[in-house]
Amino acid sequence: MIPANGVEAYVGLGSNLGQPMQQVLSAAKELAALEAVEQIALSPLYGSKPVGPQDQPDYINAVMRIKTRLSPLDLLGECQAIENAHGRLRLMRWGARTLDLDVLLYGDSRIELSDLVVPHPQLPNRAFVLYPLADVAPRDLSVPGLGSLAELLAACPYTGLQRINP
Ligand code: A4P
Ligand code: MG
Repeated sequence: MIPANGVEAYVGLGSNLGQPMQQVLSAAKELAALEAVEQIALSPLYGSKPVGPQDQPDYINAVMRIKTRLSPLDLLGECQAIENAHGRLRLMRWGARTLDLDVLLYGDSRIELSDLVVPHPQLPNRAFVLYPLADVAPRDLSVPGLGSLAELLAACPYTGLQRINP
């Protein structure tokens, strides 16, 4: 059961095509505007080199802390609907993906479904997720199954991140 006042969750936003800053900021607005989502905080934007294939532009990333009455799968569905809306625009204009929304954390839940794994499996490995997460999370946040956010930060250097706005 989802408590009447909702569950705290964190969504990672990323883009590297089609005016990435605008993509991330408009996706953040769209997420916050959902009826069952209340934005608690949006991190600053961060620029970084692509992790994975290098033959793609640099990324802009951010993390939003929300309170939501959506179930984890419904939150994923809403994220994918926003991705798709941006994707349609992107497919016509740029021919490539412009927006990635990942459900990073959902309360203290551990979820392993075929369509949804929470905490997001790549979370501990990615500075572009951990540092913006730390900007919006309580100091003592613990990541279910993985330890404290402080420990994860200590194991993941800040290298290569560029904080874009305060
Ligand atoms: N899925 C499972 N768990 C989750 C979850 N917690 N949140 C499933 C969201 N989706 C989840 O995702 C593929 C499938 O994952 C979904 O259908 C969902 O059911 P996708 O976003 O369609 O595909 P993808 O982008 O290829 O996968 P993914 O894992 O999101 O990609 P990555 O690994 O995030 O790679 N470098 C920098 N600097 N910054 C970036 O943001 N992003 C990527 C994208 C690569 N390098 C990057 C960045
Ligand atoms: Mg994704």
